[in-house]
Amino acid sequence: MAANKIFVAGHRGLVGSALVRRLQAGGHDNLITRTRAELDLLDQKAVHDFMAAERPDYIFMAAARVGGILANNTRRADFIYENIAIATHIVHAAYAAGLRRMLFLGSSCIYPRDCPQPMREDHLLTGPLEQTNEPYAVAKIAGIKLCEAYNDQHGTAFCSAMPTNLYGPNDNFDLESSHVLPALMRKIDAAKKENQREVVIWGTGTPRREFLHVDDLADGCVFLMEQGVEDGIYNIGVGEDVTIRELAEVIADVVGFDGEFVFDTSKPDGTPRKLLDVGRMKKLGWSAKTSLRDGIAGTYDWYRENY
Ligand code: GFB
Repeated sequence: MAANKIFVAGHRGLVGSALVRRLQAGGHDNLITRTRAELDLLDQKAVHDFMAAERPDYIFMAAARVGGILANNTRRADFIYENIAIATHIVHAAYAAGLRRMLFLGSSCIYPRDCPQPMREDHLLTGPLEQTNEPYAVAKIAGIKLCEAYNDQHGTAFCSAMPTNLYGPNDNFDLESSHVLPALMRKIDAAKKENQREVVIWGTGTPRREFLHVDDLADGCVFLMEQGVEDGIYNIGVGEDVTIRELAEVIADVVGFDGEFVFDTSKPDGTPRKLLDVGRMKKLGWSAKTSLRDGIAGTYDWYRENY
């Protein structure tokens, strides 16, 4: 189902920028975007005025305060406050302006820490969350529940996508606040250039994570829009995971680094394993296409051109 006017909230971020690329490639050229300076999503009135004036036919809710394990764990108030505020402002403003369709972007950290693997959509709220990102996860769960509640009470068609750990162009490569993949890419690249023999990896290297190229995520999200999906939660992942050590080895291979890894166990591991069950998207006819190695190679090219 085509939508005419599409608002991509958070279009400068990793996910939002991939959505813009994918939508434009697919012939959706009536996109609405706003920088933070133009529209502060923490300002409720500004969001309501914007929705009432622009009246988009479809909203991709990809705006969020995001970060890796350390940022999540240390800026806990920012992560819960900003993400709840942005979600409530956008969902309520969309409803109040009489808009019907939205895809809310969540995260695989909404599932319980000790969830059975792979994690299905119906595992939501079946156990305690991982402590390092509980504030972010609670905010994202609130977003999902907002969508469900507005659908139930007001007949909106707000659905939610739960991506696994993402990477790709426009990622954050700051060593303090980034996710593991860009952090290791930067550290390993620097070690190679400076002829260092060692790269420090946080934690034990044993946690397992699933990594999805952000272009695959964007493709899955646009697929959900075009299918006319109107409610529910959809896991979007690749269905395979690797240990953090294995991830570092793939990156080292792409970069051409043959030194050693040392593990800083004063840093947290986070959740032991986070692998999505992607059966629901598969049933609809969608699956991810990019292999981890190809995705990392492409992202490394982007990194070298931009840093
Ligand atoms: O990607 P990451 O920060 O987030 O870390 P999570 C994944 C794993 O990589 C953890 C290890 O076990 C880290 O200890 N790691 C090793 C590193 N070296 C590094 C490094 O240099 N930097 C980073 N950042 N990690 C986040 C959540 O969890 O994932 C968010 O906090 C969100 O809420 C996001 O869900 C997708 O996978 O642990």
